[in-house]
Amino acid sequence: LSHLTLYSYWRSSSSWRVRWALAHKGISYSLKEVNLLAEDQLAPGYLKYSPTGTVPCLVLPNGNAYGESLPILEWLEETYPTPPLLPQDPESRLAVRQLAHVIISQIQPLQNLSVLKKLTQDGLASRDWARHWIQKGLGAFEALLEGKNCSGTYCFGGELTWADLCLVPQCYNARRFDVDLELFPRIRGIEGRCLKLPSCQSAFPRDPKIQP
Ligand SMILES: N[C@@H](CCC(=O)N[C@@H](CS)C(=O)NCC(=O)O)C(=O)O
Repeated sequence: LSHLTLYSYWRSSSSWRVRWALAHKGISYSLKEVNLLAEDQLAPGYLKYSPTGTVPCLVLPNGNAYGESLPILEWLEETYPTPPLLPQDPESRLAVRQLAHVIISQIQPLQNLSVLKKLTQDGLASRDWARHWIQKGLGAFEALLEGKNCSGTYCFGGELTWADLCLVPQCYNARRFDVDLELFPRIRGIEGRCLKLPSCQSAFPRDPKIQP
């Protein structure tokens, strides 16, 4: 395969999942920054790639563009299977997908920028709303880690998986909304170990306006 292009926003948790998967698998790609605060995601040129007006969006070497981080992670897994980000057996994969979906489906959509903007427009306390849903969702995530006793170095045993790729960016958002992560010792431990990984560090949010 030749070149991939990723449309991403530096502080977008969904984009971070994909940047991290690309880094873990050692795949080179071009990064295009979509500034969500400047509403670049709503520009007609970008909506042609991503009609939902969201990042991430991956453009394949054949020019076709696809959004939604989890299907993108699936495609990367199918196209570049090593090193893997999913365990081998079906039940273990089910457990990892469940963890990933708690974040992808039950937390992130409720604290997404456009949702919070609409709440604010309607006169509601959007930060309280976001904090509530993040804390509730991470509480369930912590209980899942504990109940199935599946957590180890990472969310599912000793290997990095999609569950970690979803969890760590969500922890970053949790802090932005003042969620107390001390409530979740398993999550905190996994986050700390993930943040030491070079692949995680290379995908970590960095404001492109600030030179390193
Ligand atoms: N389910 C989508 C969510 C994508 C999404 O909500 N992206 C956010 C950034 S993390 C976004 O582009 N928000 C733009 C907006 O709300 O206007 C995925 O997993 O890719």
